[in-house]
Amino acid sequence: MLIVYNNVHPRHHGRVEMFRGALVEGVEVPARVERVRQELVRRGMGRFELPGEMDLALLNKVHAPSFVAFLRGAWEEWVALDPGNAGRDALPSYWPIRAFRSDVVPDSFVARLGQYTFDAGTPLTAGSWDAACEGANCAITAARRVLAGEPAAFALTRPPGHHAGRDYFGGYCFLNNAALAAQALRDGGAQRVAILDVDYHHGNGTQTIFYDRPDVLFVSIHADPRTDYPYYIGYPEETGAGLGEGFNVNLPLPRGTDGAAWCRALEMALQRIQAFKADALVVSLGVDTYEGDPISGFRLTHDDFLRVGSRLGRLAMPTVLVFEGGYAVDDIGINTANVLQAYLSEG
Ligand code: OKS
Ligand code: ZN
Repeated sequence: MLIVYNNVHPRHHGRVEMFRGALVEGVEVPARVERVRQELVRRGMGRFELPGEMDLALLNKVHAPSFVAFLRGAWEEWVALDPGNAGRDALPSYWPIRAFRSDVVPDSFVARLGQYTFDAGTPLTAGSWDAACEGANCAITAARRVLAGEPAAFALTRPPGHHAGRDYFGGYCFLNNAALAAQALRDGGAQRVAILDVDYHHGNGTQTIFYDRPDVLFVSIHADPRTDYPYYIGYPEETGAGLGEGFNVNLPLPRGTDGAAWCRALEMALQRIQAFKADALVVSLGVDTYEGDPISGFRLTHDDFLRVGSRLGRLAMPTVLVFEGGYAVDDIGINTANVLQAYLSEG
């Protein structure tokens, strides 16, 4: 399979994240992507390519230009607050919730930091912009290669993307790689694009970016937000708005869900995608549904990932796969490569 690889991903390496009142070591580490790369090389199943020139116009179409500008300059502003900050990740402490003003843009950097994110678990570091921007570029390049006739392509990148909205980051995500791939497919001539999000967590960013649009169907299988991150969004009654009504599908499942029950939800998701008659598919491929994942609660096995891959391969749709979550580093290569290998074996 064509793998569009982000070779600058290690520039983003958070030192700490806020967890239950403590600053703890993060789980979204560079080894995640390196383990996947190693396993694909070991199996001899990846053609690795680097992305081309970044399309900033597309970035500024999917994301708010003010947000993009903020992210690009955030590290410099953070260090300008205090030279000592160069040795510390930027984490927010203030958020403008509900009754607060949403129409003001304070001068204070920490105030703006809180406007552009929704948690204190997503450290912004010196190289976060470089890594996220090149990752976005990988997803866009993968989409363009598929438009040019490649049957499928995998954007192998971190930080992940599906929690990032039009004007906010969070959940370890800065730029929404899957949304950028979907928009690139649309702009390249695909009339209808479906996004299938199989990460353990709800892809709130992707959902909100396309919420009022009928041309991009978003379908997500994820842990019930009543018990799991991102908690405040991802419920089944969120079905889209305006012209987009009916083009958003959330399929939450309880903690403890095993491969058999998960695959039944996948069948429902695929039924909806096939009824939509999508010209192309984007898969937000998180493997944190794995039974050994340290921060998640589903029970998919190595073999279940083979099943998932072959089921997706049988769709025989032009497909862009984008890497999202998965934190069981010792198994992340096996699980991801299992999906891709089984996908290819159906081709
Ligand atoms: C607190 C937990 C935050 C969960 C972030 C989820 C990241 C992810 N440390 N999204 O798909 O995998
Ligand atoms: Zn996840």
